[in-house]
Amino acid sequence: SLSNDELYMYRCLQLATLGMPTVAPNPMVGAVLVYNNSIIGEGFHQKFGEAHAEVNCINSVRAAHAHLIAQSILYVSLEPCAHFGKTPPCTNIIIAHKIKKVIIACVDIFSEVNGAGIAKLKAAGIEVITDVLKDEAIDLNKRFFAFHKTKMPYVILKWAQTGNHKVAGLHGAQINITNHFSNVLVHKWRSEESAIMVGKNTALLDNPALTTRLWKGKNPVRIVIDRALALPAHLNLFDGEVHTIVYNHKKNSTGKNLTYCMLPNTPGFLQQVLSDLYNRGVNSVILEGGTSLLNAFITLNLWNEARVFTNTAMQIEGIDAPVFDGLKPSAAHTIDNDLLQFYFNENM
Ligand code: AOF
Ligand code: ZN
Repeated sequence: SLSNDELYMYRCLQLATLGMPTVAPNPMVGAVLVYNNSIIGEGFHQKFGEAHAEVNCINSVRAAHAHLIAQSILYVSLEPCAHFGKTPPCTNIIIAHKIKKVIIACVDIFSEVNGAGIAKLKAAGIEVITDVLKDEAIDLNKRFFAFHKTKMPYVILKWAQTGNHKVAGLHGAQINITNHFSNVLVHKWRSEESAIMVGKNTALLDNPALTTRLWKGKNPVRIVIDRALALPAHLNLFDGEVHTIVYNHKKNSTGKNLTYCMLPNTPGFLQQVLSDLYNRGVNSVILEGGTSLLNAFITLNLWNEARVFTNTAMQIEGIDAPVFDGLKPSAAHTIDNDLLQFYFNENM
């Protein structure tokens, strides 16, 4: 069974997820204030650049309860910040309200914080408890942690394969492999990431829009790797509906919703693409094909997670799916007749 601390921390994590569509590349953070085993305030980080969870939590306390704040425990899913960023440090607000005990899930690895928040609270005489639901909190913000640790976005590989491990027909002909429920889930996933990427062949052969039309949610930035600028302008990717970045070796330009970014033709090209995305504040990318680009990311060990659909009943001739050398899926689900497997890269 859960301890009280875990129960309140789960509430923080629950609140944190409400910020999912709008806080990136900031972390999702939730906070609750508990007086004598009753929640008197709740808050979460709602939007990039705006108030942090702790501030929204303290501000949510009713005027009639304001005098209880100093006797309450503050639970927060991430170490309170100690820096002047877009808002003043949360530690200052916690100290100013004379809160005496703060319970934290995990340390904020952002270089401006990274333990300084905890140190500041302790220096002010506040009792600080850490690591309550630490693993859950780190998992919730896996994109944020990978972004700061690797200085690259969190990379999710996604593909759909037939029972005999093909992703497309002969000569790359597009084939519908997954069922409608899987397709809806993929659109939900797209809405959860900052960017979505495909290679040149997929852009040409499938002419994907890469939008979230089957799900109510935001569209991720579209990214296409088109080294020699060979793609024709009539493709859906260039319809101007969603911001699109074209990584290439030929030109730089910035238009409305269409950016061309030139990077040198060197073996480190894909690393440079990810570094450039980091510099643009893109903290996650879902890579949806094709096989050669997926395999390149696998070979270079530039991925964090993979989500693989298999229509086990389907057998076709065609293009081989990417492969993981000996890696086992860590979870498997069925979505009607589709098998969905998750892989995690432990070496990132
Ligand atoms: C907190 N509580 O709710 C969040 C924190 O640009 P700023 O000023 O908004 O600062 C962003 C950084 O602050 C972000 O990188 C992360 O380290 C921390 N986010 N901290 O105490 C919050 N969202
Ligand atoms: Zn803060």
